[in-house]
Amino acid sequence: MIEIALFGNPNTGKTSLFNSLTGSYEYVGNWSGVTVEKKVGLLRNKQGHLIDLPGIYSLNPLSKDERVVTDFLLHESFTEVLNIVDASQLERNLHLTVQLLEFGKPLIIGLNMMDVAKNRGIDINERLLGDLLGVRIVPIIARTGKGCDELSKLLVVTSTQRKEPLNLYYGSAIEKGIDKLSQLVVGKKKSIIEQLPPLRWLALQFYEGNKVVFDYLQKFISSEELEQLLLETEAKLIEKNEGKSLHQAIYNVRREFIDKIIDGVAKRNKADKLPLT
Ligand code: GDP
Ligand code: K
Ligand code: MG
Repeated sequence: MIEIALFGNPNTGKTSLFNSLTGSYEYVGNWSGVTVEKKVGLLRNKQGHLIDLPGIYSLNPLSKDERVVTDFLLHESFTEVLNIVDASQLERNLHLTVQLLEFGKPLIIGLNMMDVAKNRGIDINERLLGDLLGVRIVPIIARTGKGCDELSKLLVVTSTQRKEPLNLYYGSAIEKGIDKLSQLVVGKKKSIIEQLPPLRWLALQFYEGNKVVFDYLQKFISSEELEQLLLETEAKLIEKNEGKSLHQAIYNVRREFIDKIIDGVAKRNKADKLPLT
């Protein structure tokens, strides 16, 4: 049975989509160690399980909800990602999408709130958006169930899903830092390496300041070495004029990538002063 994990920003229609795709919960409980609700359902076509994750803006944990999501990526096994994206707030939503694409699991986007986007005069070329991100995109209105049948059919066809992780260039200092961390990790026991998530994703989350990833790495690299890497890489970044902080430099690269994509795929077809966020 395939295991599909549902990721998205808060208030993007996750619960509506979950209900539309599954009809009911097979399991409701808490994520281990925290009072954050965990829900798992069976797809209506009975070909896969859908796992609901807390709504978050970024994987970098500020709240216990975000901690649950990073923990999930580090420790749970699952087949693919269903990323719900609010079409009326593309720019904000795509920051999480980029981090999921960097993780490299097969991913499909359910582009929700298509009615809201339309009412706000936002016209999205979803085919081009899919081409630029390298994923299948299904426009949906989760509240009414529109598009959800097509989405659930595609979810069980694995050949439609992205295979390679997204590979953005983060500038010489951060790229060097990624190499250094990777070398440290590769020097460890083979049994450890085989269980690891993608090294590049791990390194980016580490430099971005994801504390769950820091703690995870500490299991086989000393915290002194890790702190040293952060200091060294940030110093290099400043020296090379590539940013003021690691966190911000990484955010800016993603933002630039997202801005370029949005320029190409989203148009306003009405006079409307609201920004395309
Ligand atoms: P969650 O917070 O991500 O779980 O989102 P919910 O499923 O609770 O949805 C948040 C609100 O958006 C609710 O009032 C839903 O009825 C509404 N909603 C969800 N999907 C759509 C949609 O496609 N179009 C519109 N107009 N509203 C939606
Ligand atoms: K999202
Ligand atoms: Mg919800």
